[in-house]
Amino acid sequence: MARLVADPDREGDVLVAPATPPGISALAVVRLTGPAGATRRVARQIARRLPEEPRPREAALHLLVGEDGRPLDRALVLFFPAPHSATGEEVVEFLCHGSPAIVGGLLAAARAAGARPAKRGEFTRRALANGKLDLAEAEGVAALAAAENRGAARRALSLVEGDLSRRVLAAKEAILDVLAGLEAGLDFAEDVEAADLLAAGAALDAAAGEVEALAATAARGGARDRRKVVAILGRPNAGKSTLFNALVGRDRAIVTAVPGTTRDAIADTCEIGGETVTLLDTAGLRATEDEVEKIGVAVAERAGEGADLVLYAIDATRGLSEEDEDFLRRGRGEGTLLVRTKTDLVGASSLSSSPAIELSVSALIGAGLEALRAQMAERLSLVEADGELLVLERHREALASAAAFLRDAADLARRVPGEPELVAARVREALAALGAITGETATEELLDRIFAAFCVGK
Ligand SMILES: Nc1nc2c(ncn2[C@@H]2O[C@H](COP(=O)(O)OP(=O)(O)OP(=O)(O)O)[C@@H](O)[C@H]2O)c(=O)[nH]1
Ligand SMILES: [Mg+2]
Repeated sequence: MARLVADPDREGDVLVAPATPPGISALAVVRLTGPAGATRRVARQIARRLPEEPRPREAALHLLVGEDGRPLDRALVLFFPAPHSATGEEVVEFLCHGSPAIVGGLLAAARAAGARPAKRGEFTRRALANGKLDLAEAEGVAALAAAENRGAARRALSLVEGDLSRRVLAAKEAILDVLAGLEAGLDFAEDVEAADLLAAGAALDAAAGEVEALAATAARGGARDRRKVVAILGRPNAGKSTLFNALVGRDRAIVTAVPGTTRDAIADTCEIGGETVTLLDTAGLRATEDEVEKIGVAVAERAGEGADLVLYAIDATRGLSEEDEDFLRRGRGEGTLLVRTKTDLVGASSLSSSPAIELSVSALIGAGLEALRAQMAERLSLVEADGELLVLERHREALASAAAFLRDAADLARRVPGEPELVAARVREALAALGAITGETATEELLDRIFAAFCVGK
């Protein structure tokens, strides 16, 4: 894996970077990574009482001093000897107080002691060079740090844990077996038996099937990556904005007792089934002469048409009006969820009056919202599934190209007279495509591109 090393000439540098975002917080982390000994020498300029041989992975409180030797902070220091660290090198972590002045002071002190500020992704790149993780897992680390919801975090974690890498490696093993058979034939016999080639063709088809299945998982993962849109529609005063505010978790839209309060479409996000969903509040639907409201109603109707799901709000104290029935007749069936609102105002007996109503909520007292969220997840196909893989666009392309080479190789293997060299050449192309996923065959340019998207300190 030596060819994955970032900048071979600078490999010996001690790197320093904050691992936590800028700004004020309770704690911040500043990390050093580098060659054994050199990293500790930098650390001991900052934590002057740090022993020459600190106890591995044991937090100890130290006075930290700045480049001028004056006290900066009293903080925990952790020492990770190589190779048992995140980067596979010697690592020292300072768990300091989260003030930008302290973090800045530590960075300056580390620089003065000979450390170099890390570039984006440079910590992970060193981990890659030291075989701590492979390229797909490294991409998982970036995806995990950027995950905007629980679903995305779970899928990214599966990438970090190597779920994709393991399946790619298994496919590669099977393909390597076939290749070994072909190459043995090439070396030791004048011509490879036709029967052997047929068997190789069948094995290559099976491998192509496995790779295509992985690529199909990728397509499903992609569908989740598009953010779903839910629009709340209904008559004026139906309680749409109140419901909207309850779902997004803050007073985003104005609520008043005056029908026609909301004029424009208002967008915010909420988490449904572990995924981030865009929620739209809209103007109440009614025939009106008011010019502004008229436009608002048109915007609402368009929002309804473009949404993946419409929550159609019906005021429980009024029930279904003729206009509601009208709208629902024109309706969109599957894509609409009828929600009876303000149920705190009506007796339990009248709750099931209309068979069309699918759910009852009181956004005011927060009743029925969990059931509503569950229904939304169901309708949006966002029910949390186990074992989902995160497959990035880059992986998808590599899988597709590997599958194409394998199908091609299988076709060639069935040809008479057989040309085993051609088959073997295609198989090697397929292996190279798969190797790019885990990084063995990744070029420096590709690595530069991938790591440019990382945060500093990762
Ligand atoms: N008791 C009770 N009142 C509610 C509930 N939801 C909304 N309301 C009241 O109903 C009135 C209208 O609520 P909004 O949320 O503004 O209704 P809207 O559908 O957004 O109205 P427009 O924007 O005018 O179309 C306000 O006075 C709310 O306080 C509820 O669950 N219970
Ligand atoms: Mg409103």
